[in-house]
Amino acid sequence: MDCTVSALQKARMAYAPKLPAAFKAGANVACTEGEKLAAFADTEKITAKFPSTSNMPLLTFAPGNGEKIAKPVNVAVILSGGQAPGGHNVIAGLFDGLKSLHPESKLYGFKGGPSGLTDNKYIEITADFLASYRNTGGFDMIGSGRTKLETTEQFEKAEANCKALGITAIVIIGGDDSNTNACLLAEYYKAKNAGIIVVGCPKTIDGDLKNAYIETSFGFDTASKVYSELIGNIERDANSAKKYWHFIKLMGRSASHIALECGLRTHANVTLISEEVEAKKMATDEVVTILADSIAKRAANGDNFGVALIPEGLIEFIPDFKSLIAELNDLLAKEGEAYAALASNDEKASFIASRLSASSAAVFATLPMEIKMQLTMDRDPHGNVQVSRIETEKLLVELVKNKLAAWKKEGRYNGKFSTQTHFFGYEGRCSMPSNFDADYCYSLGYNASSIISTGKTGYMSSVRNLTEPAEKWIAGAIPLTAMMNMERRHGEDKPVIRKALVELDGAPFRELAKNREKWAVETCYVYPGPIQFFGPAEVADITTMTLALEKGK
Ligand code: FBP
Repeated sequence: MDCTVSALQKARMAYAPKLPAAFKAGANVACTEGEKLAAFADTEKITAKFPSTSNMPLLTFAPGNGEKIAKPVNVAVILSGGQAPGGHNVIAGLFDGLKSLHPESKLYGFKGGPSGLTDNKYIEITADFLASYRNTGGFDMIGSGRTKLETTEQFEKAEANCKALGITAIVIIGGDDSNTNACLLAEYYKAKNAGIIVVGCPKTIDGDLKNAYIETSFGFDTASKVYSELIGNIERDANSAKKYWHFIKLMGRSASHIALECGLRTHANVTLISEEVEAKKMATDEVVTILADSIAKRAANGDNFGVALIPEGLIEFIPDFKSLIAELNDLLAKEGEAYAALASNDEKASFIASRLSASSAAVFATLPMEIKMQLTMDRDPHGNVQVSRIETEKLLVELVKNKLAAWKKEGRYNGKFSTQTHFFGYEGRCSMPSNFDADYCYSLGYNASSIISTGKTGYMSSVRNLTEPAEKWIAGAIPLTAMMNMERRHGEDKPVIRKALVELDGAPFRELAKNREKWAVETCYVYPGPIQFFGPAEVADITTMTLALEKGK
């Protein structure tokens, strides 16, 4: 028996991912140019920053004639940002696509994310090396990182490293921030005629890299299924023991797509949606009241247990906190070093408090020291607050406890409130990809090799029509600049790919809104169970409820 590979992993290695019909004759496709796409917002500023890669046409692919391309291509690939199930299959699809273009084409994996490209840390990806990674989770094949590629020095180093290996195309597999990097790099190389194409692939479990041409980012399907299984298991435990309220924070950084998908799948008693909190300008107390209300109503029925889902980024969407965090971002960008040099938490807290506006200082003052420190931890290299390290679920438990105590005094509540807190994030990011993600990722990678064969740069691999069988998926490419707008990062306005947040008039949110009053009081949990890889399509190949509802299915 092989001790390094599980029986399931072995079986999955034999899985042949499904591809769209456009690739019937290999990756050398027929390409049609569609309408030219400008940036969806801040068009003038984006065009000024990206003169060579703005206003480019949408590309759609159809089967080619099966001929090879004249010369082999050497391509670099990097994995960037947080792990997402299926990343290895993007590389497998890219590898197979490149070999179908020309059998002597080579693929180099730069290690540890964008820094691998500048520090020249790479391996050649061969068929043998790749074999054991097919249809597996994780990014361990070449590693990942969050280094931001933005300086001319970095671009020049990457160019020199690529040129030394005869590389004429770089594929960046990443989320919104990493594809912003891809766009900057594409612009730089095109403007100086460097002869290096840059192509992006939409990755992130958060599900917030999407638009009309990118229907979902890969990894969202698998991660939300893993979390839904765990939530279902907890619901069943809660319903068996009938003694705990479980407050579960779910990854997703800013967007609440994961919380929404899991709420729809499991019928948790409360599913908070950050985007709604922001749109309704809810104060912290209103958010706490939503939770306390469900707890009190269920307690009145004798049910002193339940499950509440809390999106990871919630705190940034509560208006009081949003202003506080925006001030902290600017403050730490300017005075981060002086702050870091302070020794004790008390000194740090007073340093911050003395520099905040009166209203933000007042919110800051109400917080436990732990949360104060979590809010001022280092931002990631893209200037984002590290919400995965802020224990919002624990903060909410404390605030709800206080509210229930007050209600008890008023005779409005007479239950028991015992809690367990959880944070589901890392559990789902490296899971073995679902059939959907295995197929989608392989197709995205294969499609990237087709983009390379067209010689176009500054594009994102786009595979759509995803609620249909893979054969009917539409392959093509969307200009990266079409997804950009200007946002404030590290105290400056910068061009970035816009995060697609939950739309309150979208079908998935409306489905939750229609059911949530009932779910808040009754126990009508659904237990989704583990991802299935084999079996009938309605069990093994189902996609997310989010995608199905968005497509009117
Ligand atoms: P990406 O946007 O890079 O895909 O990362 C997503 C994510 O998983 C978020 O959901 C989470 O907030 C963050 O990464 C955690 O980052 P880290 O791995 O650095 O702790």
